[in-house]
Amino acid sequence: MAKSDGKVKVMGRWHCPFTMRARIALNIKSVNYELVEARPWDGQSQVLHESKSNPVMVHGDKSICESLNIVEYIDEIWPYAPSIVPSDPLERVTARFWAGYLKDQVLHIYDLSMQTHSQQLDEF
Ligand SMILES: N[C@@H](CCC(=O)N[C@@H](CS)C(=O)NCC(=O)O)C(=O)O
Repeated sequence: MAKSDGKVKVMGRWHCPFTMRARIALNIKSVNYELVEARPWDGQSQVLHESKSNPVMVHGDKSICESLNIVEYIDEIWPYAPSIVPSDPLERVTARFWAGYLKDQVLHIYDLSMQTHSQQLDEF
């Protein structure tokens, strides 16, 4: 069983909504962490490079990828309240549904707005 001790780093981009998921979960649990601004191609982390997406959370000598996995991991490794993932099966699948809905239906709008914003900055 993994233990809660060990330094925590979140490797990702500050504006990435998936990186924010991991950071929000760590903040809910009041876990100290370092945000390492990194992209998969930066070569800073082998797991980040192999997963081809950020965030990756490094906890001691372990690396965890995929934001929802990271949230579940955080909730289990620091099991004290407030809990993040509902223990009730129906509430849990409902939470997963909305997390998936947000990713599939809403986040592409965020991506578009970020692209437009960077294009405007490039043109400026
Ligand atoms: N399913 C992944 C999605 C993560 C994702 O799409 N991250 C974007 C940044 S917001 C990414 O890494 N894109 C590839 C890249 O930046 O090279 C998760 O939940 O962690």
